[in-house]
Amino acid sequence: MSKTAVISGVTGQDGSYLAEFLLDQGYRVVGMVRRSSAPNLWRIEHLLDRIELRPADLLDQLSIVRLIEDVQPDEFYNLAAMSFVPASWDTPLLTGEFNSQGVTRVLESIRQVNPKVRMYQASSSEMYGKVRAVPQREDTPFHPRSPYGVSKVFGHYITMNYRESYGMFACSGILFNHESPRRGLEFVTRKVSDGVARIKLGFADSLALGNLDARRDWGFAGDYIKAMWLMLQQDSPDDFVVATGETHPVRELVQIAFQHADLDWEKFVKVDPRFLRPAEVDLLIGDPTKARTELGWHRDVDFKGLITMMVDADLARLEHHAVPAQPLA
Ligand code: NAP
Ligand code: F7E
Repeated sequence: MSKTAVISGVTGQDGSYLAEFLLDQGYRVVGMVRRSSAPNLWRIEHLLDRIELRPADLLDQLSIVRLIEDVQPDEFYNLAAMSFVPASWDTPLLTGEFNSQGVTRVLESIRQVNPKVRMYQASSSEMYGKVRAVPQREDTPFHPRSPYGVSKVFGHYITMNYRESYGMFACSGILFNHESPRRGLEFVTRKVSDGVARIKLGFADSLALGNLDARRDWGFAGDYIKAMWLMLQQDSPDDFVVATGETHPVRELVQIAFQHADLDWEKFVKVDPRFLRPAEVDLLIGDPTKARTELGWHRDVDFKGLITMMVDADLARLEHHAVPAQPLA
């Protein structure tokens, strides 16, 4: 009997890679999608004949209950969220509705319909914020620095609470930044790979960025979604850090990306205060020892391999355009 998985956030970066992976494992994959006036299916277009899409919204408990009743999943991967950190200062209440109470709605819907459904919650290294220890582990205290980080702390603890209160198989993956050619254009890795391609192809003559000194632990999304699945295949539920164990400044990411296209980054990159944040997360570096030893998880793509993959993908995408649409700021 093949298993059935629901993925909320299937139209996002991680949802698209996870859907591919679960299909390869023989799963029936059901994607939860919210209604919008224009469909956002570009990341899963190649999967549309193999996955089912069902309407539901993190803001609407009844829609989630109905989805679980209709689909009867074995696993529920809760990837849906407002995931762009700067936008969380613009819409702090809505961010909490999606990323905090949205998680409660998913957990409560599972509890009401079938508490045996295994649930994965997409927690984040942004919860560590102003870090209390280096590197960050599962037991490192949280100190979030944005409404997004705060909202994810709630999602993390409510997942743990439903596990402890009701014995549910609910796990949190504390994932550090993971990227890919499918990353949204507003995140720094993709903004840089897209910017390099535009400059190389003559569509742009500069790239405006914010804080070049911030350090992140960046991995490849295609590697990280395997850890989500592994967590739900264990004998008991638990929380895991998923990271590379390396940290790099934004400046190094920029250097590698421009160098890969034979460009001198210092001639093109401008620092624009519009992209600085009210409170920054200066340094993230995760310790993935627990995921490695207990899940047998490892990453295949290293930092340079990730950045060059993204630059190559944007060059290939844009070279067929006469004049590409402007990227988002
Ligand atoms: P993403 O590309 O921004 O995708 C977010 C997804 O959530 C989209 O499919 C979006 O649907 C959906 N969504 C947003 N609000 C919704 C709502 N009210 N109801 C239903 N669906 C909704 O994010 P990602 O990079 O794949 O990240 C996946 C998850 O991991 C997120 O929870 C994120 O916060 C978390 N996370 C990400 C990282 C990372 O580095 N990527 C690290 C740690 C944690 P639309 O297409 O309709 O907008
Ligand atoms: O910023 C700096 C910026 O927006 C990374 C989300 O997936 O990972 C992501 O959150 C760093 C920050 O990702 C620009 O100040 C410099 O220090 O790519 P980002 P993020 O904020 O780390 C975590 C784990 C998540 O959970 C989130 O959902 O890069 N930076 N200049 C810039 N960042 C952006 N976006 N744009 C710039 O121009």
